[in-house]
Amino acid sequence: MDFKLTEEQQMVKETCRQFALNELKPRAEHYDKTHEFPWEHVKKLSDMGMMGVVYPDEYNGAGMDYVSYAIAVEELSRGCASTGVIVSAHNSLCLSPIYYFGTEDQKKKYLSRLTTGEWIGCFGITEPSAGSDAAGTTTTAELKNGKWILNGTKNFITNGGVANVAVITAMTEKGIGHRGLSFFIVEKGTPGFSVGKTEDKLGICASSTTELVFDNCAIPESNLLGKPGEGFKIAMHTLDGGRVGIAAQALGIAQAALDEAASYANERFQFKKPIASFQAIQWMIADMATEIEASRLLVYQAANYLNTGDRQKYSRYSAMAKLFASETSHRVTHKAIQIFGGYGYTRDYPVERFYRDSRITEIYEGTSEIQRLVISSNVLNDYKK
Ligand code: COS
Repeated sequence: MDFKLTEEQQMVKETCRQFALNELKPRAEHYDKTHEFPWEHVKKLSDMGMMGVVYPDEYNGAGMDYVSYAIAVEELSRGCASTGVIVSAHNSLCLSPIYYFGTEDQKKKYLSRLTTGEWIGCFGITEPSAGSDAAGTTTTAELKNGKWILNGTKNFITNGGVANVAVITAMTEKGIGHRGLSFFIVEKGTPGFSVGKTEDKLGICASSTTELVFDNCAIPESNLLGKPGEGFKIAMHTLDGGRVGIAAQALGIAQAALDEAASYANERFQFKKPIASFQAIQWMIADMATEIEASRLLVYQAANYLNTGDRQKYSRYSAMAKLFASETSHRVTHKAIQIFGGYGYTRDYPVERFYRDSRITEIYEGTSEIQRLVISSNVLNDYKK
């Protein structure tokens, strides 16, 4: 077993680390407070190839592997978790289904513009009454005179307010459950497609989270992604891969919290000694560092399974990585505030932001409960006779 990063992975780590330190970290507080979308970051990341990390050169992508992608999201999230999820949702959730299920024409038209960051993408399966129950979609698509007519509302859509392209699910046949679900590509500016309510969130405040509203929105017949009825399969395939991105985001936030807490522990004096000299603090630091390292191994392993394309494996390991890294991030950011004491509870220090930012990683792209469902059904299958 070789734990060494390749030259390319090492290079991505260094580049994203420097970018996060020099550009993201100093501006993260500003974007958290103003809730502005960090366009300046997205533009620079586009130039760095980070808006199309794993997609091939023929579609203008950077052609890197999934471990490099996970490392990039981890390092970016260490500087700014909002920027981390903007990159992750764009790459994993919008570009992936177009790349894996799109026609050549769809890839040329959409993927080639999304990989460069010229266009931003979002992914919509969640609805007011369909979150974990991905097949409970009520948005409909009806084929009339060579156009799909979309009606319904999606909510909690990351990048929703800024996206040029949305990939969404809609029911094309009622009464047959998940088999009636299909996937579509919708362009911004299509009549009947609008952005609804913008969410005012606990954390990742600089990422745009909105409703998408479809009111008799007519899109070309050719904007069906995959075949009619394949929507659920495409959604599951996309989420199985995408969860590695969120796991990497959680890991980056946790690492940022440890960075701050360990430095502070060395500098903060109480009882005439740095608090790092007290065992209570040392034990917290030890647990934080150990859980972060275990998360990192799971995240990189899941990303490595994505490289192999072994579906069974990456479905299980990306769910494990997301579950463990997100819950680790929650525990680590909690402890970071504890180490900072009263100061940690104020907005003068970044650890309260890390705590707020980490919370969503246990919810989006499948709650921790859904990850446990995916993992257990996968594991139990191994023991079926
Ligand atoms: N990959 C491919 N196929 C899958 C799959 C996966 N990961 N998981 C399930 N399927 C298939 C099943 O094999 C089954 O196929 P058949 O009908 O041919 O037998 C079908 O899909 C339905 O499976 P199941 O009955 O298990 O579906 P459920 O509706 O019970 O849901 C879960 C399964 C809960 C795992 C799924 O709905 C899910 O992942 N939900 C979470 C969605 C989510 O992450 N939401 C967050 C919003 S996105 S930010």
